[in-house]
Amino acid sequence: MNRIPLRVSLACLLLTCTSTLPTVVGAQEPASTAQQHPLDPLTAAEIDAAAGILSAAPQFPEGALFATLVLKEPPKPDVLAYKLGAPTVRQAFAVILDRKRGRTFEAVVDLGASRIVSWTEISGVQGVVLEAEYETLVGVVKADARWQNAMRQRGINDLDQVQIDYWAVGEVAPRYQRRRLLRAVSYFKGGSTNFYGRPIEGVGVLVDMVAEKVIEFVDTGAVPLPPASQEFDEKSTGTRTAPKALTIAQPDGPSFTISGQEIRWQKWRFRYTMHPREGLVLQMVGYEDAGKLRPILYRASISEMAVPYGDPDRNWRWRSAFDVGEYGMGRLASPIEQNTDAPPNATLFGVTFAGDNGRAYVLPRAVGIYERDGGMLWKHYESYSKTNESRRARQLVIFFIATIGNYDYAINWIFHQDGVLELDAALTGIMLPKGVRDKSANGHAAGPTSGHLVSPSVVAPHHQHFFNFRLDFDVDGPANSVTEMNTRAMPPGPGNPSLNGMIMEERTLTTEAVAQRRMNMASARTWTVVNRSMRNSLGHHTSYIVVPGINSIPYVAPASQVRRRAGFINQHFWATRYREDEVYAAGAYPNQSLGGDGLPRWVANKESLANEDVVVWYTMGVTHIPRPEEWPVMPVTHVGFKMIPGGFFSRNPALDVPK
Ligand SMILES: [Cu+2]
Repeated sequence: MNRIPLRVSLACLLLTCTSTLPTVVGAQEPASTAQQHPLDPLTAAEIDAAAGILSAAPQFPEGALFATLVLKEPPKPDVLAYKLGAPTVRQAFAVILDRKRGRTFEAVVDLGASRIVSWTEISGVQGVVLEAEYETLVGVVKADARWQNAMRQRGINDLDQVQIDYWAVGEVAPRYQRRRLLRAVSYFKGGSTNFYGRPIEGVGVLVDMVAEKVIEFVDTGAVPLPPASQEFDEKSTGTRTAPKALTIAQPDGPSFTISGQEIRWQKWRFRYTMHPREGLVLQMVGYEDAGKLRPILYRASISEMAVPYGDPDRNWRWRSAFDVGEYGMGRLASPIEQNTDAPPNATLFGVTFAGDNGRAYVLPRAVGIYERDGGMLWKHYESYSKTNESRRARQLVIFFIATIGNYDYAINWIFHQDGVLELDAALTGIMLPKGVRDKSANGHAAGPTSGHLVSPSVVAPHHQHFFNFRLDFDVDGPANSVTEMNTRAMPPGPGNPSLNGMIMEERTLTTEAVAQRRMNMASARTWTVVNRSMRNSLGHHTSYIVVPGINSIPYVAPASQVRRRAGFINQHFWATRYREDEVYAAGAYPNQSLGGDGLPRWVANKESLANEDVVVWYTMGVTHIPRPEEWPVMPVTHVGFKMIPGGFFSRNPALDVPK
């Protein structure tokens, strides 16, 4: 978790650097031609102004850090009622960490009035792990005599050769819960780029970041370092014969238009923003139909992740990363590389974030948008007349890539011409390695294992990745209901004499309490968000259907701390009534939480979901049983889901796509 985000000064990015990269657009500043919208992210000037107002306030603790400094999104009704050109209310929301006392504050600043609107201490919580804390952690660990001794016992005398990786605490003993904590995991760097290939196994360090002291030190015994052959740059791997050129070119430019944060493409219209915690957020997603813009989603983003590891070892059992709430997926966006991460026709955007010190900086190439070939869109070959009607599909992809320590996650939102919106998460990077004494341990063990040998002396423990997406649907408006569709065989009887009958039963999930559902392959289960006051020309209520893709159920026990903290992984589908402050599936402060916050708490009041502003939360999981073919770097694994129109249109909406 020790990546330091690449930063570029505003001046460089806006004035000189971009001039040589025509497809790289500058910071996430609204283009001068676009009018400001209430959902536009804070500009660099607004970030600096908000940080200035807060740090000048008498209550601002000396040396405090900005764990968060973002636009406070105006209330949803105000945004929906907003008329272009009207003045916008600009407020900033900040989470402030008093490092010296370990206290956390939330503040709201009115930028128009240059004043603090609210300042509240939130007791007993810990915000995201901050970049500024990393240096402190390394200093504390490397100065600890027990750690130094453990390195020497392993034959490591040059401590500069050791790379410290930082981790949120994962599992926390309740007696430590009120302290601000970080864990350190040690790797042997040597001359390697991939230090993850050489874990210094057996050493566990827990640090109190306020006292700046190691409060727990574990050494379960030395394990030999894996050999130094874990590199995967071209020089190390060698290269095969390259395939012949395949040209991706759009000589007439892209088919999408960008105005400020708004993007229009093939009847789709939406806004995007990058949030330091959630990463890419889609806002006000709609589809132009017969001259009208029909709303589908007000806001969609990843709301939380949990990656529990399944190894009960003393130094592994606490490992479970909440990549959104503990680290901030947007903040950890890595710069997209053209031609590899993104095709050559991609447009890349930098985004403006606030640093720990409150100062604005630009994260270059953080968001990418491009069109790609989508295979066949639809076709029929008429065999008698030998006529072919066929259309080629085009897709629009908007994405970012978060690099969180060893793992790289690309979150791709894919717009299709037939009204489908797809989410594709791409998992790559380096599996978390465990050094083992026995070179072949777990490699071909006969019994059950909690990890697989992926390289000599390196085991990758089994683990799961759970993602939760918050999908604030507004299907033809905010008042929606939720249903579940289950298909089954029709019972035998006079109405089903050939036993071929099948029926789909749709039932309304009337309250938050009953809208906690798991997938069911036996009934081909899907869920819909339906507008009961709108019908298509056939009489169907207009709806969007949530179609699951690959998924998993959790194996960490329900009583485990990680499972209590990540209650959102208990179900694949949740629905809640819209609340402005219900944004993160494991609660606003999952770091060091003891559990109980987030979705399970919000649904406990069993609010009605009939004709309400409904928010859907979809959890998808990957059970990762490592393979040698995933070492030293993983080929991309895809996992996703779709939102498809269900009676939203009256016929195939892509009929009008030209040949
Ligand atoms: Cu994995």
